[in-house]
Amino acid sequence: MTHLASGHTAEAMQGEELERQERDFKGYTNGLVRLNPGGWVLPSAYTKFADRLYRFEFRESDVVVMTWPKCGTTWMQEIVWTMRNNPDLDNPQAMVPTHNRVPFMDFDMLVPGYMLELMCQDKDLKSSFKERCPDGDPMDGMFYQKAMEMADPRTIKTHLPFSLLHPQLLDTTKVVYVARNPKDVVVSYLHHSRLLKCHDFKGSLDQFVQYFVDDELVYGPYWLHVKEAWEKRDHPNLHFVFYEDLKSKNMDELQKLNQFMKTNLTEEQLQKVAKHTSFSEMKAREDKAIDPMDDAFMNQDIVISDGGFFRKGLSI
Ligand code: PPS
Repeated sequence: MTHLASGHTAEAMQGEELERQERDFKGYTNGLVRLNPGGWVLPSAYTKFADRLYRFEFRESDVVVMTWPKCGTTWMQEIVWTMRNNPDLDNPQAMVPTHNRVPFMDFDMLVPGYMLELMCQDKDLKSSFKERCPDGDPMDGMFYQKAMEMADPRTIKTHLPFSLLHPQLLDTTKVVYVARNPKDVVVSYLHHSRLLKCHDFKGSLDQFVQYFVDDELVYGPYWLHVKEAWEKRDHPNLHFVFYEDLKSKNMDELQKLNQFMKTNLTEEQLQKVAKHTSFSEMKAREDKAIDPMDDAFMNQDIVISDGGFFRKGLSI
């Protein structure tokens, strides 16, 4: 058992439970841990980064996009980054993939060793890492280090809950939390878990739903994650958004973000942001971007049968 700076203990999943996870998720080759209190399920590699993630120094100028997986993270990352860095849609940086502009600070733990080695060899990832972290060792957390070394103003993505991040996070930094109807989340996470080789889920929809309701999916439990944020919803540095509202009242939600982030964008600029971050435009940009790492990361048979990352973008 490992004791973490957050006050949690991390215990390796074992026996029948681990065998079942490894049978259904072929990507979980390095095991999983369960944290208490809370029962958080995370890859074993989390323990390597846990204390550094907990002590991560957030800045006043940061905006953190915090979500449970598949709640609209990428959409919100693009909205926040565009509002702050590209409101007139003339910033050439916008062509850089989202993960290079808005680092996913806890991603490293999800990457199996062989994939990290491939990432270290990838020309674009390697050069963007070396540019930001000239003295950094990519094997020691490429994304975590990139998040640390990003130039201001940083927009940072995390799927970690409040209880695993710095307790003073909201005292210094603005957080945008996005929640989504769990029925849509489960379907989207199922697709994601079949698509991405780091999960490589081989089971059925029913089995996946069972994992969700039993709080056994990576980053689970879902409800505790949402509850920790919901309890803080009146904090002036927390902005709580529902995916469904962002979809049905997009301009209203962009106005609220404009006030929250004090970006002072005009109605015309917000209209541009709305169009640029619409599902159809984001999907079209993904379709055009040829990422040589896709084969290493994604099961191409799932891309063909069920689609890529931008699946449907709908609410039930
Ligand atoms: S991740 O991997 O956890 O970061 O995934 P996340 O970005 O949170 O969620 C992916 C789902 O969000 C949909 N999506 C969008 N919906 C509406 N508008 C825009 N612009 C948009 N961009 C992404 C994406 O399609 C996934 O949902 P599903 O239901 O699977 O289509």
